[in-house]
Amino acid sequence: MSNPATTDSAVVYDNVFTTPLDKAARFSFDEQVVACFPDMIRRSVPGYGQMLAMLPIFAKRHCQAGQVNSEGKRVSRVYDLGCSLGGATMALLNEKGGFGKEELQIKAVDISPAMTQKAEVLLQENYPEHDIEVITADIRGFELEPCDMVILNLTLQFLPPEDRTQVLQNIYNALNDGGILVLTEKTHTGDEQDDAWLVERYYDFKRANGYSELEISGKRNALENVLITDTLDQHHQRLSEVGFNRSLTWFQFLNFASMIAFK
Ligand code: GEK
Repeated sequence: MSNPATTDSAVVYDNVFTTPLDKAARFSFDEQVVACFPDMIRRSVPGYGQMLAMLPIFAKRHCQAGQVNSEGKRVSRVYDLGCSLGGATMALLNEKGGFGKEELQIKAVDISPAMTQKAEVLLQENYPEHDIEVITADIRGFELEPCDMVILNLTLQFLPPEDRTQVLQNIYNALNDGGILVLTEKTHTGDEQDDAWLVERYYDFKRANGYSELEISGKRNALENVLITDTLDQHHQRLSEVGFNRSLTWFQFLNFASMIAFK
């Protein structure tokens, strides 16, 4: 089954930046973005589909049914933090993972009510019998229950840098021994020449996916000071600081990378 959060059957084309915007307009996850989000993320994030496709495979290896649900059954609790429309949650439930209906308890959290309202509808339509809770909350200061897996897919990058360590600390503390964090981010290398090349090829990628110069520059301006990237070294260093004794980069596509950290 295709992922309804990432492949809209009636595709709503992303035309958020087709008209010149006020230079000061900041990017926000509002109704306009929600409406075209599956198209936007697919055409804007290199490797998005491949990264999601590995989530059930990782979950199958590392989720150890560390919790007991309200019916007394052992389940693996998974958090999808910054879930948007639930793309990662739905990827976990696809056939690659081979999880039974009652094996996972998923808590999908996002700060944008427009996102969580639509995620709730999509998840209810597609997975009515699964144990999935959609929560509208800021992941900073959000209390996590003990869990086996946490997914932070393209979300940490939207938090102010000074808040990132505390969020990761809370995740580390909540994970059961043997649990994993999958952290996917837009990154930079810190080398001026390499970064210039990566960013230019990223814009080529967007052009190849149908975005115009106006759309590319409009989004770049709107994301300034909203999406702040770190280097892979900074990420691994932070993961180590909060207690993860092992983390590695398992996927990289231009300036996007996904890491896995093991507790
Ligand atoms: C996917 N993971 O499809 N607390 C909670 N949510 C937040 C916060 C916060 N403080 N700040 C931003 N968000 C998804 C894609 S999108 C990535 C994630 C992108 C949310 C925000 O509302 C948005 O839904 C999400 O983080 C980032 O696998 O659009 O590039």
